[in-house]
Amino acid sequence: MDLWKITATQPTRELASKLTVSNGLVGVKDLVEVPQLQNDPSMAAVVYVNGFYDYEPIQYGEAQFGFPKRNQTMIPLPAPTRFELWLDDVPVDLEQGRLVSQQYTLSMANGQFSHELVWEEHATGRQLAITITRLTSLKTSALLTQQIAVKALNFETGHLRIISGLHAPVTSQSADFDPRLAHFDVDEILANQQSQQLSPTVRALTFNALQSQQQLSLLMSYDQPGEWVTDGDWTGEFELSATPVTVTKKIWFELGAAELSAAAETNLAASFTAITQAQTAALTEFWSTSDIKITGDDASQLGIRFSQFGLLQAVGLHEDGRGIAAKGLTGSGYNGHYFWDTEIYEAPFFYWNHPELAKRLLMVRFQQLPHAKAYAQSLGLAGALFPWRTINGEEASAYFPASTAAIHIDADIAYLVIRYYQITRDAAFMRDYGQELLVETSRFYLNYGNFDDEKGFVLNTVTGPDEYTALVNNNAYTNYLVQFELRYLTDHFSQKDIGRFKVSQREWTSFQKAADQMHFETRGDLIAQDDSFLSKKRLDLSRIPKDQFPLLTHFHPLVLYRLQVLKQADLLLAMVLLPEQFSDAQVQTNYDYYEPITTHDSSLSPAIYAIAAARLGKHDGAINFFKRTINTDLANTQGNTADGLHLAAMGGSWITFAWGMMGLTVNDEAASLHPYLPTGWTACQFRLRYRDTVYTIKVTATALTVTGATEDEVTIDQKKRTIKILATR
Ligand code: IFM
Repeated sequence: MDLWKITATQPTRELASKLTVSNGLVGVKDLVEVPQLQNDPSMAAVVYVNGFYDYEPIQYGEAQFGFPKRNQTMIPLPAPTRFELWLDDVPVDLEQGRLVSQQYTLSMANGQFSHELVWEEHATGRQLAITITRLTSLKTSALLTQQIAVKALNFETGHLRIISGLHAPVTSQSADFDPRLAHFDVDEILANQQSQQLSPTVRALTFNALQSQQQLSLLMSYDQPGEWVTDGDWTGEFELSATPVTVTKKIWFELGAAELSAAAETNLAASFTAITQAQTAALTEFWSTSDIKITGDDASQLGIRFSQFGLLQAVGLHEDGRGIAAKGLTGSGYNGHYFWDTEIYEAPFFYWNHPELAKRLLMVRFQQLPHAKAYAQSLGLAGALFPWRTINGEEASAYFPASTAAIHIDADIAYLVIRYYQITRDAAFMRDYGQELLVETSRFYLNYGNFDDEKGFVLNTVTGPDEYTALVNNNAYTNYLVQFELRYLTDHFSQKDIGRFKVSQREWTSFQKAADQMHFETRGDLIAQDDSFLSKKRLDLSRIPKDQFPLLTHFHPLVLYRLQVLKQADLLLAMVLLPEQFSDAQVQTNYDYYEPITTHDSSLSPAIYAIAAARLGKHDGAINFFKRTINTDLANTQGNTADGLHLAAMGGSWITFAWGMMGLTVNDEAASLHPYLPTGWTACQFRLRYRDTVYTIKVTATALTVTGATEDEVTIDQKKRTIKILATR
């Protein structure tokens, strides 16, 4: 098994998600480049552009004051990756011939998708070998490249016509169709060659998203002489010989007017070799600081690599900062919305390996701060409330109990600010952006909550991470994360430091007081998920028939909200995020209480229980939850990989490895590790970037080693199997 590749021979909708190439801006999902050679009309070929969305009004049965007015929906566009072939005027299709073989490959080493097919003509037995290779450039976000190579296998000469263009628009025939997505101007895909100063080899197509009034242009060029036809199709005529006919198509994506910028011009003129070499170089560099090597367990090795690659593909290695949608750019599930998944599940891989990418994600939130302030204001509150799901910074959910009420989103963003700062000590970021994010979100909490005479500081009527419980008082996860944020802010910055955000001494002291008096409902070591949770009826999951999971598809929310049952880790997540605040005994008690009533109906759940299990020495449980997480899409365990990959589970795989098996934690003074090898693993090696130094950590059954450090920074206790890297920079 090549542990750098995902390969398959049968096109399926799940496979299309798994083999999507994307780079944070553009995602291409297409296993059917030559539509004439496939017979499943549900196989859509789409391209997603992060930030290109429809903006239709939300139709409420019973609208109330302050409800979001418009939805945002990432638009699946017809992919510009279609080919049609003719051999001596015979269409290369399934009527005139048959597919002898085909193989799909996604290489995580060079970032290229390839599709190799052999077609045989019924009448003559002539065989053509067709190879399609494509990549979305990781360094140059706007660039998509696709090459087709066609070779005569068992005959000498022939005439080949290659037609290339857009796939048919995503229609109700195709699986990715959503009737709400019909709002872009398919009929008006304009060939606006004349109106632009484009070079003769370049053509532009423009999509207009009517409701968001966005315009997306595709500038396209080919490296072979050919003829353009008006709707964007291109035709090339070739004579087959011993060497394959190759045609490379390059597409440049431009949000806004189609103008041939210098960058577009240079990139559209680049050769396929130069583009693929640049991609391989970018990945070689990426893996040199991120690769995890697991010896003894190939499935874990492939799974963790696929997860890391998926995370990389969701952001790219360029400077074009956009958010990470729940499915990245691999499917239209969750409408292309950004969630808290980014800060809590996906960002850790980046802040420990590529902090500049974690910063880029934070900058996306910072740029949306004005919307978050307006949103808080719409609730009559000061500060900023970030939306639960969004593309453009506005709330896009119509169901407030499971969205607006999930106010922990602010503390999740603050958590990322703090961890990013602890790991990088990027003082300029903290001064210019981080402090404002911390202040405005803390201010919101101070206003949302209140001081209760008996309980202290309370945050009532909120929804925590567990979506089978909503609108409760004092969700413990929320309160722990808010307390962490308020403490960090007031411990590290004086009123003077943050006074420029109009923080008075009184407000600063209230931040401190709210943190100190934060309310938690406890019974000994058992911490209640919220004030009323323990008084609810406990659901015995073993009595629910298997076909009734996920429960949300069989039970009204009001049934679930009244029961002790979890969709996903909630309190345990706070324990995983803030490990120093909880004793092993507390983790044990709460793991034993909550795990049996957690359905893991959300793919965000198993990773968290894996990390808690690893801390408790429940190594079998940890590896089982880890495998479940890495297999979320590789084995389609949630049954909906066709709608796109589960990016949070991909992030969950990395944190399970790093925080769980490797016992990685961090605070202001140091990064610490307490690694163990799960059954079957004989060794592992990985890298971390901490305070601008890359450390290589090697774990075997008998020894721990750290390289890339000076001796006074690192302390290793081989007996206790601990590593401490002091923050000296
Ligand atoms: O953000 C998550 C949520 O926690 C569970 N449902 C899916 C969302 C998107 O991944």
